[in-house]
Amino acid sequence: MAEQPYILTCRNVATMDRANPAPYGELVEASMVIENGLIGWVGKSADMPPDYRHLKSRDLGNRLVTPALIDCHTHVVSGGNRAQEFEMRLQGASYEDIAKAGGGIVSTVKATRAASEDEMLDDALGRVDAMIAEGVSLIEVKSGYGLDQETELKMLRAARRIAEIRPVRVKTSFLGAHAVPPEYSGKADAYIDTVCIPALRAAQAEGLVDAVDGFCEKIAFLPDQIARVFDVAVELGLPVKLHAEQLSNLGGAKLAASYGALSADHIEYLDEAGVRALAASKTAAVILPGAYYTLRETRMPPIALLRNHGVPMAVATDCNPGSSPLSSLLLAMNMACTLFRLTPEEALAGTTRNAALALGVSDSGVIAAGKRADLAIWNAQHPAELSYRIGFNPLEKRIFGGET
Ligand code: DI6
Ligand code: FE
Repeated sequence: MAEQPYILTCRNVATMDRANPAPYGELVEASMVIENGLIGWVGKSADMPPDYRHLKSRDLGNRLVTPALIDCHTHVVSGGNRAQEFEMRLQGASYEDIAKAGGGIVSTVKATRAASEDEMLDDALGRVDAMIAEGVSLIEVKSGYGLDQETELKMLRAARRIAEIRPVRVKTSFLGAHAVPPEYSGKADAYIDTVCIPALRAAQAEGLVDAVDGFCEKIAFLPDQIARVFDVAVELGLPVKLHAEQLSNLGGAKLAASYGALSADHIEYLDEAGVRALAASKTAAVILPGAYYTLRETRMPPIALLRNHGVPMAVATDCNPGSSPLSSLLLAMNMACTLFRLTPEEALAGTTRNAALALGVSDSGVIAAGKRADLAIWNAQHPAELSYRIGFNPLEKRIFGGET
């Protein structure tokens, strides 16, 4: 942040700011003034106020600038991996069969409990670096593979440390209500009351929690159990979000909306009443095509309904060792377009402006005066190119808090 104020000029800036009426909020032949890590001014170069004209200027030529990307739903911190389950699934076992046989989330819980904080951090950094290399500047990281107080806190500490050693911001979500651990099998209520809620209080006391999440599903927790956790979140002043309607419809999105949730995530089985509830509470819908793809799900999230009701749609990797071993947010954007028929503009809004909404973050996600100077500079001319290519990374460089 110590850098002197400077100007970036560029052929195309996709600001993603709704104040600019062009598609993608695009400005052509544009300039940005970067000062104190923030965007001081952005607009057409010809309109730049004279006060700024003396500043040192860097020309990015024919490149494209967008807000740096935001991955608003990840489980990037976890122990071990589940490549063997991948093989089992290819031989015909379903995700639910594997979970019932003691695999699935519970096998990652074992590996996560066994790993040290340093080991977990190290393992996560490989995936985090892949995200940064694609222009990501803010990553949400969930707990939820500890399912005991010690390990839930260990995961969250590792998540916080990512932002200390890498040029990236991290938002944490406490996901103690992710699965019932084996030692509480058949006793989900007791787990919620004696482990999950006390762990949430302890994590919050240590400043480790930015939001509270849950997995609302028959194989995880029912709405009244999630509600008990959310009541504590409200008491602690923490926002909530929910894995809702991923495998069935238990009314999770409605429940989340009734708590003013930041987001409802997955939502393949969401119905119109659920969409209306999200619209009324201004809750974002987080679309996770990596999980849909990996699980070979056939039920698509109700994209047209979400669009028609004006629900902001975000797109994320869901990076996790089981249902979405995906660390490429660009590929998630491509999948959102090809599998779910989002437009490339919606996909980019989903990893910038709307991803910020899904995290309750107001200082980034668009290029506008006063926002953080977190930018991605691409070797591309049109923003649709970001969603269009598969397995190609056009990032030239990323600017993080004004620093190149
Ligand atoms: N939904 C998911 O897709 C992940 N968690 C969740 O609640 C799956 C996590 C895993 O299989 O390890
Ligand atoms: Fe998830």
